[in-house]
Order: sequence, then C-alpha cells, then structure tokens
Amino acid sequence: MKHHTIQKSIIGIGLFAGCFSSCLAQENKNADTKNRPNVLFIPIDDLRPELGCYGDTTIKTPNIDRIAKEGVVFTRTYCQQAVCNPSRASLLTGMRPDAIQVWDLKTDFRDHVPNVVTLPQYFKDNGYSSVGLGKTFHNTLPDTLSWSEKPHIHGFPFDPDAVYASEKGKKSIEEKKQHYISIGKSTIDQLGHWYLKTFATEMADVPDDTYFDGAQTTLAIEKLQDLKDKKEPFFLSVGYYRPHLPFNAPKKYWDMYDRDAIPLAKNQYVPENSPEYAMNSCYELRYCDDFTDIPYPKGENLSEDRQRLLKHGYFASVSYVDAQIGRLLDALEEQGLKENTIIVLWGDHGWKLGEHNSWCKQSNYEIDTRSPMIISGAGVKSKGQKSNALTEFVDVYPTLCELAGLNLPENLEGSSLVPLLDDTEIEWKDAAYSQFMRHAHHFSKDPNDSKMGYTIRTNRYRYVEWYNWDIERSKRGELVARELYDHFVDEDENINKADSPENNLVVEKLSIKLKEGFKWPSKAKTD
Ligand SMILES: [Ca+2]
Repeated sequence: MKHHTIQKSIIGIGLFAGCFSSCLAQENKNADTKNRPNVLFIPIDDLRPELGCYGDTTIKTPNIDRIAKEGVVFTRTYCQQAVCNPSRASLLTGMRPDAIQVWDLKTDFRDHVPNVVTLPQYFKDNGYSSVGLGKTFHNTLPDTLSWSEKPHIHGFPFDPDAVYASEKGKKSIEEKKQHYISIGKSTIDQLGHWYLKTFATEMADVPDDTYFDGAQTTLAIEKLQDLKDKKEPFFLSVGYYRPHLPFNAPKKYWDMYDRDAIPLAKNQYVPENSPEYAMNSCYELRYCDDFTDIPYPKGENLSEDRQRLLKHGYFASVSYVDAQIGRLLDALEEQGLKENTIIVLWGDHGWKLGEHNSWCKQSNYEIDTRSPMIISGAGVKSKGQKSNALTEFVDVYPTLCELAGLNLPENLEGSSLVPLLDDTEIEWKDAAYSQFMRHAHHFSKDPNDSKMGYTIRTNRYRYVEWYNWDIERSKRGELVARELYDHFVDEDENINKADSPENNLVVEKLSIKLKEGFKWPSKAKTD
C-alpha cells in the first residue's frame, strides 16, 4: 500500500514561487504541448456537498451527477478557509492561507506573494489558452495576470452576483438607488453600473440567460468553439455565482421542489460548550433587506416559513446552475472535446442552511469546511467512484499539473490526487487542515479581540485551537480555547468534548499533529 503524508512547509516559500515556476514553464514548453488535455474548471460559489452524487435524494443535480459518473467524487475534501477569498486564493495558488497571508475578503494574495504563479497562469505559461469566465478568484480580485482572456458580458455589473429580474426585485433596486442618491451616496462600479443588493431570494419567470450564470454559459459555449479552432489546449474556467446569496433563480427551478417536503436542519443549536466566536454571526444573510431581523445563532430559531423559503431558494439556485452545467457538457460533447478534457468541479466551501442555528459559511466546523469536489474526464481511471480519503483544496493544483503532464512548482503545499484517481481505495493523508480568522467586531466590544482558529480533521476527530490574533501584525497570540468533536458518535459536531478528562490524551496528540501540520516552531510563539 502506498502511504502519502505529504505536508510541505507553509512558511516563507511564497517569494520564491514565481522564479521557480517560470523556469519550469520553459522546461514544460519544450515538451509536446498540443496533445495535452484541456481543463474545464467549474468553481461554484457557496455550493455545499448536498448533491445527488453525494447521496442526497431531495436536491436535483442530474448534470453534476453526469460529471460524477465519469470521475471521482471526493466525499471528504476540505477547503483551507471557509470563505470565498482565502479559500479560492489558496486553491488557486496551491498554498495555504498562512503562506499567502490571505485570511479575509479584501486582501489580494499578490500583496504578499507578488510573483506567485497561479494555477490558470501556470497553464497559460505552458502553452494553454487560459480563459476565465465569471467568478474564479474572489469577485473583486479577478487577477488578470492569470488569464489569456477574461471576458465580461455587456450589460451586467462588474460583480454580477446580485441581479434582480422580477418586477418586485427591480422596484426594490430602484427604490434603494433613489434612497442612496437622496443621501448623497453611490455604489457605482468600474463599469458604470449600480451595484445593489436587496432581497435574499427571487423567483422570476425569466429565461436562464436573464441572470449572469445563464448568460455566461452561452458565452462559454461559444468560447468552446473558438478554443477548439485554436488547436492549442485550453484551461477554461466557468465560475458560477449561484447558489451564493441572493438566491435569485428562474421560476422553473423553484418549481422543481415542493417547499414543504424539503427537510430542515436537524441540529438547530450551536455546539454545546463551544466558544461564542467559533460560530459566524450570519451577517451576510442579515445584510439582505428582508432578513435584517434574523436571530443570532445563540438566539431563537428562524421561523419555519423563512427557513423553508431560504432552503427552497438555495435548492432552486443549485438546480439552475446544474442546468447550465448540463448545457456546457452537451457543448463539450458536440464539439468532440469530451475525450480529451479534464473536468474539475468544486464549491469554494460548505454552507449552513440552519445547522447550528446558523446560515452562511465562515466557521471551522465540518458543515463549512467540507466542500464538494469532483475530478472527472481525461486521465481519470476510477470512473463513477467515490473517494473517502481526507483531501484538501491545496491538492487541486498539483493534481491538474500531473494530469496535464506538467512539472510541479516547488511552492505547492498539497499532494497530487492522481493515485486516488487511479485507485480510490489506497491509503492516503491522515489529516486535513483548515483555519478561520474571526474579526473582533463580529462578537466583541474590544476591537483588538480578533481570533484565529486552526483546525485539523482526522478520520475520527475534528479538533480546533483558537488563538488571540493580532490583525495588524498578523501574529498569533495565546491559546484561548479548544474544541473536540468525535465523528464516530457526533458527526454533526454538536458537543465539544475537548475539556472532558477522558479526552486529555487525544487532545494532546491532536494538538501536536495540528502544530506539525501547520509547521509551527516547536515552541509556539505566544508574544
Ligand atoms: Ca463562496
């Protein structure tokens, strides 16, 4: 049996990344470029692993399931931080959030690792046409260096995640706009569009292409034809905005579900004995005009009607995106590109739909860190299989390099999953690592009270260590809390058992493993 325990250093390697990768690019270029496989890369915003191919029987995702039939569904893949920008920046650089120092929504990884070569950029440097549609990197940080081409669709805002098409929705936007004008405020983006968000959901009887995800699929299908004609391999990313809030989707996808038959979350309470800052505040949902009054996770439950509306909207949004993926797959087949194309589909983190009495993402819990990932198509031997191996988003970059026959840049922190794509049963990594930075203003009156939680997931346990965090100096302070969840008896992570004396030895071992994984000095700095 092969055993992979690769956990490379995560500190101080970013600066070297650019030089090393460009040297490698030249070496790769000299090899045969034309016969390399294409990559169809499908990031889906806020998609949690509740899909037909993951065993769910309520949600309808026949097209994502089509991808699964031609590849491997990874049932235990973990993002490195459960929120868009750090998760995506980490996956796309192949480096962990601490190495690129991206832990929030505003930091550009190039501020800290300016010369790092991203995954699409590396393929571009190696003779690929690298085309980025929609959201691959975080909305406001599209990283133009990564792409040969980064097309946008005329008429949509720069960040087309909030588009309203119903009369009610359009009226709400117009009223908000007039209000902003009346108080001398504007939210006009770089393309001259107003960017406004109002309601959390919209059921509009409109064609798929009225919203951006449909429109970009039409463009992607045209691009496939262009890319085929170019006769060089392509890396095409089609990044979907739904099911991120607002859950605005055409009516026909809402009509696929009986709202009253959608099951609600079983564990509508925060984990027992957990620190307050471990849970998110649901601010993203509270930002929507029709959900400003929602309770915090430690408060009451959201009414059943409102829970059902949100779950229905989320499911409709997932099925809307699934249908667009079906159009893409059909085009790939019609163009004769299917045989030589690798497909990677991933959601950037999990999402809570009432679990832990919470909504949205942004925690270290299983429900937020566990993310969907399917690798399918060219070069994947185990078709229609599931892998229960502990895998991480940092593994995507080296996997795609190996499948495409490209050398691995030295700075990558993950392991190629190709051995698992060949045989899903082999022994693999014994732990996956994630983290989350909690800004003080979400839970404390003290602006210097921010925390960083580091977590490790093993076959049996989730273990978390929370530290004080100095945001200005990006420095870890003292350990302030621990959490331990035993998945053998508590798979939903409802009872923190870190302080139970019978777990002392387990906690001690997991603490050592956590520090080893994050490559901290043996005497952790606590200044
Ligand atoms: Ca996201």
